[in-house]
Amino acid sequence: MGLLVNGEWHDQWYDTKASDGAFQREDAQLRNWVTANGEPGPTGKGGFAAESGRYHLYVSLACPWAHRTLIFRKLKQLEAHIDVSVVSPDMLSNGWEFDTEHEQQRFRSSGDALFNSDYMHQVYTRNKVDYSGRVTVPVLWDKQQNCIVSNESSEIIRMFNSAFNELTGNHDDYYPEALRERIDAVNEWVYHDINNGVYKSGFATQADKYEANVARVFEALNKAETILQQQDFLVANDDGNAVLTEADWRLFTTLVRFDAVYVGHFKCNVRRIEDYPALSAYLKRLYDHPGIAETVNIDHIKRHYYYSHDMINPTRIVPVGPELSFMKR
Ligand SMILES: N[C@@H](CCC(=O)N[C@@H](CS)C(=O)NCC(=O)O)C(=O)O
Repeated sequence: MGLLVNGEWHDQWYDTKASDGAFQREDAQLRNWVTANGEPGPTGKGGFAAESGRYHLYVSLACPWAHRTLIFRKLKQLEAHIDVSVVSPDMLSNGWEFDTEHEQQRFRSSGDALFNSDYMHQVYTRNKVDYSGRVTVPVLWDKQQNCIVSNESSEIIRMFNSAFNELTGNHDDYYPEALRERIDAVNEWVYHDINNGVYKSGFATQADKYEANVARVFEALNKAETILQQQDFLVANDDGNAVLTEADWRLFTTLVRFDAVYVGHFKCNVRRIEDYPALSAYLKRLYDHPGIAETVNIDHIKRHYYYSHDMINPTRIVPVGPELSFMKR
């Protein structure tokens, strides 16, 4: 684990000293948008038109943020148009790596299909030789201009949601105009208290920060449980009918990892998702949505967290369980 400083890799863990033991996530720096015709998006520069075969997606199957982008690639039938490289689940002293020869086949990376890099940080310096910052996934790469379009998952899923519609003929909309305010409002607490809340709990290095964040995680899960007792999805339209939106997929990638990883490794152990009837049924419903189960790789998920974060789990022993009922047919 580390970061780039002026294009040089430095192996160092998150600095929580300056913030009294609290984990603070850095904002993503590369924020251009693919749009239908190449006009600029809400941030960054233009020139990234939606074209088949032009863009490449770098992901980790372990990472909840990258997982969102894989889900949208699947839902929006983009697989034939955007190819993917998968990093290794182990993120060690060189950060994300492409180990295609791991002794256990299930833990092998696909390799970097574009540049045959050894490490993800080489993809970042290919985009900018003197890049400074963390080397995160997902990354959307433009093969035509040879640069990174974006390393922000919440924006990549919005591009996938609409920019390629003419190409795919798929007009399903997970961020419909009429529901945007409601979706944004749900995203706000789900992001801070659940998606990032589990990280703020698990990466805290002082007990008070850990305890405060865990309390927020469970308040937010209780809130989601209450909503899902009344309706099938988080957001409802004016007629009171629940609609499957981006907000659900953003919660899903944390729920899928929760009992396997966050309960133990990040000590978010007040309750399991299994203990929440409505959240469990919801998790199962989303997991069973066509195409979604294939985007979930529990081996990479467990291996990544328990093996890579050796200051939390120095023995690197990966737990055998738990049995996950949402995965049972
Ligand atoms: N804001 C980014 C966050 C992505 C992110 O933090 N990914 C994690 C993997 S789960 C990562 O690559 N971490 C490496 C690091 O922080 O050095 C997004 O949502 O795309």
